[in-house]
Amino acid sequence: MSLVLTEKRDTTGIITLNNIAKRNALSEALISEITAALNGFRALNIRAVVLRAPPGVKVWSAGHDISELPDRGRDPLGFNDPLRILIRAIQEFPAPVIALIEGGVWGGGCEVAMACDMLVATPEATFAITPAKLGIPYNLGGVLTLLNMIPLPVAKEMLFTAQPIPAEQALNLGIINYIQPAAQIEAFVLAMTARISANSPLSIAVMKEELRLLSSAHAISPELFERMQGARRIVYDSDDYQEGLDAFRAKRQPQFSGK
Ligand code: YXS
Repeated sequence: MSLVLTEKRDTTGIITLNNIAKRNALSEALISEITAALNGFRALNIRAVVLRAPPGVKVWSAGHDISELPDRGRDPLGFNDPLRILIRAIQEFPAPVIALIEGGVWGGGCEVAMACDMLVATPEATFAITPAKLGIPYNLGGVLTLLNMIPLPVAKEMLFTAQPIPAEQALNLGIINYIQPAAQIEAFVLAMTARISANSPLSIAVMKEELRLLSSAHAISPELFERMQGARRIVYDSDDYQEGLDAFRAKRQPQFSGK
C-alpha cells in the first residue's frame, strides 16, 4: 500500500500523506515516498507543490516514527536521518511547497510543515514540538528551521512545554499564512498555486534558494559546533533519552530523572 498519494493538477503537484493508521508518522518508508514524489515532480513542469493529509484527518503527522529512533548511544537526528533528508528535500525543491494543514501536527511533523514555504491551516489545526516530552536533543539544523519561523519566546515555550498551540495563535505569530475552513481550504490553496504558477518559475526558484541560503547563513565556529554536539551527546546517551523511548513504546507517561 502506498504511504503517500500523488496527483498532478495542471502545474500543481499534490502529495497526500496517507498512513492514517500510524498517524502519518514520518517513517523512513513514508519519507522515501515523499522524496520520490518530489523528485518525480522535478521532472515534470510542476510550479508548486501541496503537501497535505487526507481531508478530515485528526492528525496531519505524528512526527518522527519513534519506533525507528535508535536506543541511547546514537544520535537520533544525524545529518543522514530520514527526517533531515526530507527537510532538505522540501527546502531545496525549486518551486514553492505549500503545507495544507488539517488536524494535529506533532514533533518533527512541525518542522516538516515549517520547512514548507507557506502554510494554510484549518481553524482546528494545532502545532506541538515535542522533543522534550521524549527526552530527545533536537539538532541544530532543526532548531534553526524553527527559529526562522517562530519568535524566540514562543519557540522556547513550544520546545520546553511540548504543548500544542492552536492555528489562530500560529496565524497571529506569522507561522502560518492563512486559516481556512476545511470545506474551502483545498480550493483556497489551489487558487494560491495557480497565482504562483502564472509567475516566472525561474525567478521564484532563485528567490526561494536565496531565502534558504540567507536564512541558514549562521557563522558557527568548529569549537561551538563541537560544544553543541558534545552537549547533545550527553542527552542521547542519558537514562532520560532511553526512558522517553521506553515510555512511548509501553504507552505510559515517562518519568525523567535528569540523569
Ligand atoms: O498502537 P498502534 O500500533 O496502533 O500505533 C499507534 C501509535 O503507536 C502510532 N503512532 C506512532 N508510531 C510511531 N511514531 C509516532 N510518532 C507515532 N504516533 C503515533 O500510531 C497508532 C495510533 O496512535 P494513537 O493510538 O496514539 O493515536 P491517537 O489518535 O490516540 O493519538 C494521536 C497522537 C499523535 C496524539 C499520538 O499518537 C501521539 O502523541 N503520538 C506521538 C506524537 C509525538 O510525540 N511525536 C514526536 C515524535 S519524535 C519527533 O518527531 C522528533 C524526533 S522530536 O521529538 O525531536 O520533535
